[in-house]
Amino acid sequence: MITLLKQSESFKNRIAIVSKGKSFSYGQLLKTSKAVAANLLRETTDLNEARVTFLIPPSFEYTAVQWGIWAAGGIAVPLCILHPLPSIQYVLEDTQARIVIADAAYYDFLKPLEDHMGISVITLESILKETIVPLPDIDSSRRAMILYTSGTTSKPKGVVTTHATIEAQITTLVNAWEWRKEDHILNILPLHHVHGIINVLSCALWSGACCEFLPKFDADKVWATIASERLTLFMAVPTIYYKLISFWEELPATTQEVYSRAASQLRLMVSGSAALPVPVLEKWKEITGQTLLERYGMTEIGMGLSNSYRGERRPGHVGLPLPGVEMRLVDSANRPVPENTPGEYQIKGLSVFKEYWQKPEATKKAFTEDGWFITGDIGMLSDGLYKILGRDSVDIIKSGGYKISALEIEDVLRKHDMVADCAVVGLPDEEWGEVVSVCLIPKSKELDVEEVSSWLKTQLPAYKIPRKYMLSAELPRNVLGKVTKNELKKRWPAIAP
Ligand code: MLC
Ligand code: AMP
Repeated sequence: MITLLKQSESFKNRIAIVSKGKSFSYGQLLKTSKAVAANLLRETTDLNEARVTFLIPPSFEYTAVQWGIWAAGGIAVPLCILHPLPSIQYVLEDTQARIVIADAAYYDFLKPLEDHMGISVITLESILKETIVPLPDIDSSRRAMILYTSGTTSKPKGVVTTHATIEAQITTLVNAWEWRKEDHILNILPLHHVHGIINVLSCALWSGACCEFLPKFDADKVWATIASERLTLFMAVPTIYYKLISFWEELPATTQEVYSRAASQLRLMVSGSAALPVPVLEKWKEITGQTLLERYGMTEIGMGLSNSYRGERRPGHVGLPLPGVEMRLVDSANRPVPENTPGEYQIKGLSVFKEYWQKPEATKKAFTEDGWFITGDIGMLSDGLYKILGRDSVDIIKSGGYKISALEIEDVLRKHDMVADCAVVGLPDEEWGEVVSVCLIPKSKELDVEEVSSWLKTQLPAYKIPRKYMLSAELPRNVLGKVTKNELKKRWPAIAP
């Protein structure tokens, strides 16, 4: 049995999960995940790394299915509940999954794919049915999960981690942030990315702690949960702290006082997935007394750098390498750079991913010859702590903590009848970090931005839809004909639809 599941045997009577108002013990979680595994193993004794996709909102059932796939020897591929059908279909095709386990709410949505792709849509109800079979032994070097991440290519790539990788990603955080079984964390993050899956859910379950779910972020409900004083930990992206501050500012003074006092009781509040603006850190400290711990991570590496749990948390910095993480900052010839000099982060360690799913060329390109993973993030060592300065590619946008490829959106937009060409950029934004923005070159004078935007929503999830539009007769280009996106950003007049 894999370690995460095996060690939960010793917490059997503790509460593992609070979901939809109900509490579930580790004993129930183990029993239900073994039933999922048994149902998956009806025709075989080991899934042998078959990809099993699942479309289930954050919940007890999500967790039992993820553990069940692992216990049966499969590769867990969580699907995003916000994705329209074409994005889901892409992941199903790319992983060559034969089945998708679906919450009842998504059954009709996925049904067309059964006929179209020959994939089996399995209901949660049937996969949770009680049954027992002997479970296979799973070596920790086997592939465990594929998470899709956008990069400098148009389509997202599947990041493959093994059980050993996941264990390394969990244990470095459990040690650095001193997780314990008495901890209680609220998860409001999507569960198809490492932040929610590893930092919140898996660290809690590794430690014998409790993970409580809200199905999606809701500032009112988050503050009410903080006010209940049952949480010891909270982790979120900067946009969420921004939204919590905005909500708090509108409250009556007496409620503000109650909420602020309750928030000051948590032992740790963490921010990551995007740069934490110093004014947000300062405002959060002013209203809660908490200095947010900022850390840096990536789907391919788990978490790499972190400010200190017990020592200094310096605003605008991401701290030092986590235990077990080797990190270097290099110039374009892979030579280490001195302090106060910008360089690119490269990472080594057990928490680094195995490969991009069935993309050997992309995997090879992602590592130096001596095995360092090339992050594409630029940073600097400044007075003993690291900071992030940006990315080496303008084609990667971070909005609300989601990584978005400008190229993917451009490729979809170019399929629209009214669009001759386009260029997508991320414009700085206080709330979202960056907002997706597009300059469209119309095919004819009649380009209707509203229509293009509505059509795009059928193709891409809401967080990838441009919020700012500009129409132009041409795009700025360099002598080689390449669009100069930094130049385009400067031209922006901001005409929203
Ligand atoms: C949504 N909206 C946006 C938007 N996303 N507007 C601009 N930019 C965006 N990116 C709009 C919607 O269209 C809607 O508009 C309104 O905001 C509310 O939408 P919503 O879907 O209800 O938003 P909300 O739930 O408030 O979402 C905000 C959020 C979400 C911050 C909770 O973006 C989120 O869950 N982000 C976390 C992503 C994450 O987990 N990243 C980690 C990746 S791993 P209208 O007009 O319809 O009201 C990683 C590694 C690491 O990065 O280091 O951790
Ligand atoms: P993802 O591919 O979604 O896992 O996103 C990873 C990217 O998020 C990193 O490569 C960074 O660009 C960014 N990121 C994560 N944490 C931070 C942080 N604390 N500050 C700035 N950028 C961050």
